[in-house]
Amino acid sequence: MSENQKKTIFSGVQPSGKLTLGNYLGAIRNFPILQQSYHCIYCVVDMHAITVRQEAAALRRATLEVLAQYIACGLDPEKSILFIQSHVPAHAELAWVLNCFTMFGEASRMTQFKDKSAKHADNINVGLFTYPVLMAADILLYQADLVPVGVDQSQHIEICRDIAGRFNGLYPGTFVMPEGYYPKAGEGAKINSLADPRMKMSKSDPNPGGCILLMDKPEDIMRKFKRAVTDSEASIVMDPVGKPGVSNLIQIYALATGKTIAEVENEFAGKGYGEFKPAVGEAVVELLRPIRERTEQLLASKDYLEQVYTQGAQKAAYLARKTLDKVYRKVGFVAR
Ligand code: AQP
Repeated sequence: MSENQKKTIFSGVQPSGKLTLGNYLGAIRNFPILQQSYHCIYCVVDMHAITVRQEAAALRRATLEVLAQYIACGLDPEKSILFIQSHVPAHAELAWVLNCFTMFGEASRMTQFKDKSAKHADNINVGLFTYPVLMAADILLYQADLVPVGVDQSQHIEICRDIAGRFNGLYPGTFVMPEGYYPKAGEGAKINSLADPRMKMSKSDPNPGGCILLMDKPEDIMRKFKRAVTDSEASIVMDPVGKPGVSNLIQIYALATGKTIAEVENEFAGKGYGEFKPAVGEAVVELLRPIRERTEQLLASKDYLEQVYTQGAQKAAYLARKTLDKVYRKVGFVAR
């Protein structure tokens, strides 16, 4: 495929804490695969992260850690644009314009806003409310065709498409209409908490036992899997409604080993949870070991990371400016 036939991919991850196995299996794992056949732009979305209160030094550390983890998971800064959202002011600038094309009612319907407002009742800020508008700006600035995300983000992709459609209706040909690019069910679309398997595994989960972090030590991973909530039946079969805990573990094991769900069920037919849970733990330890070791090396090379995010921001800013200039012209702003 020639360079200009390639479609564009955009995605981002919030440095709102330590990345989880859910972030990896649901999204980041797919990023390097896509960089072969698409123009890929991957961002560390620090501006999104401050919709929930962050400690400044921790946010700075987490931002560099996510960047290092992108590279450790296989992203190549020579092939993909890797940058930090706050380094490209066009994100905030386009978000303002798009705020004026987003209806209060549609933003009010976002389940993430409702969930996060319930979790952070002392800080229901306007940024939390307009989070999907900033996300729409992130995507539309780069005229992205595809957005690889976990299914928890599907509602935000839909509102982005609604905003783009409304804007294009008034000013034809402004934005490429993006589509979500989701893992299939059972292939990482949604990884659940080990402590409460009906809930999504989230990096801001206050219960550390529910979450496997990419930087967890092997002994912590093993302990968390051994304590994972299952059921009293002791049968290792996929049944997401009746057996959410076991089904979550089957999915994780299948993804970590490259086996199908049926192969996993066969492998553990007649065996108990006492054998299954440590096997899942060991598979995840081996999956994450190279990522953790490479991340640690990269975090020790601050100059290299700085070079990656500086060059990434230059390339991203060039592309973003082209779209922003077009939008400013269309809405009637006088050119600078
Ligand atoms: N449990 C999950 N299963 C599958 N995919 C997931 N993602 C997150 N959790 C899971 C996907 O990871 C990408 C990055 O997510 P994000 O950091 O932008 O925001 P998020 O979805 O809000 O992730 P968290 O971990 O739940 O963060 P907090 O706790 O800060 O809200 C996205 O593509 C997401 O779909």
